[in-house]
Amino acid sequence: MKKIFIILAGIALLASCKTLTKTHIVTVNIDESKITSSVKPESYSVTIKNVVTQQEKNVTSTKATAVIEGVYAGVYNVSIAGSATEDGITKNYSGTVANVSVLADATVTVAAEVVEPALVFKEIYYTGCKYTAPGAEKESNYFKDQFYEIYNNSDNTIYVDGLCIGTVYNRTVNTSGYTYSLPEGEDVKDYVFTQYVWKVPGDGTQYPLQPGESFVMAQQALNHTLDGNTYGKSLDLSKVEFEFISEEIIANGRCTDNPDVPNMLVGHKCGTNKTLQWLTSATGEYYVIWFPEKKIAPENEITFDNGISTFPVYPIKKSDIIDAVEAGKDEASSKNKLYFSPLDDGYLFCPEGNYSFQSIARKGETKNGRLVLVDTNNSNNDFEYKTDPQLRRGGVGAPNWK
Ligand SMILES: [Ca+2]
Ligand SMILES: [Ca+2]
Repeated sequence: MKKIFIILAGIALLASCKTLTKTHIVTVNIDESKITSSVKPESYSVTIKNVVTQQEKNVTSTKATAVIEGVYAGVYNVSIAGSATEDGITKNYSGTVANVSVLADATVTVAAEVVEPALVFKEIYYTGCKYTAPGAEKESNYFKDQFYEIYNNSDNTIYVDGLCIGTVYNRTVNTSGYTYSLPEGEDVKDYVFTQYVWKVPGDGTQYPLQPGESFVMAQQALNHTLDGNTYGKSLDLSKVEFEFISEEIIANGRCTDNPDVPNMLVGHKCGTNKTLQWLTSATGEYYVIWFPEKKIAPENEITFDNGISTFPVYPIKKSDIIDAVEAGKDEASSKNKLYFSPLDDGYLFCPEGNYSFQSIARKGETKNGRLVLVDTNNSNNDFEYKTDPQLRRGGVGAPNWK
């Protein structure tokens, strides 16, 4: 009798071993209903990770379906990641379903969600400086050295191709009593307005910004530390990533096109005044970066009427804005603050004012080996002014685009 029991127990053990070593097929269906653009990812990277052993398998989906073979019984997290490019802008998508129990062949549905691109203004140098040109008796104001640094504050690669930058047109602020020729059904409260849209060039896959890297756009990518009639004595910007140079700016001859630094593209320009350079106010402005949901096109320009005059303006949908920073002249001017939540609840200024060679820089701290910048959408909280404007403060990485 004892013998029979041992044999039966042995058979049971073998059977259970067989159950443990048997593998299953997990089919992953990706729900793309939250992707609003017409272009969807060609494929996704699909990962299944055992929550106990941390072992994982990774496959590439065919369109929105992936089949993962050889999965042992257990509890898994299933995640997906993909990207798609439309009109020169790449969007990332991801999704996760946690604690999926696999006891037999199984099917899991994971929803693809848009990954918001966590790009932030890292440092803005708008004040310009004082400069005495060789042979000149008096100091003059210098402002060709303005720059805007943008940082990837996330754990994902972000393609910055097609990223737009502009300043909010301050005449458009007090919306009550003003008229905006927005399309029927659009609410003026959902928009801010600019007169100049600059755009990062690229086809959507040319300018990947890795986590912890920044890129810099300068008014003019020159070495402004050199003596000369047109150079100041401030910063070497000759190796930044982009400069605000257009055909029109080259034609009027005031600025020098550095052939080694790619030029930003003019996404749109309102009005017919000649652009001598992209000079933003040396007492600060309201800066925004955004990926336009609707392609930048001349026909989207509208007219703003303040009861006295009309102005052409270009609408920027607030929901497209990734980061916004309001800087102004001084404490007293903060009463005229332009916009509040969710863009920027704060108001910042450089105490020495225009031509003081001061900048505003975002605060941050190093976590897990990477600088993480503060972004509470309140510039008073998130930024501090600096008396030594500099590129890539804190030793952050530069992209390898050249
Ligand atoms: Ca250039
Ligand atoms: Ca922000």
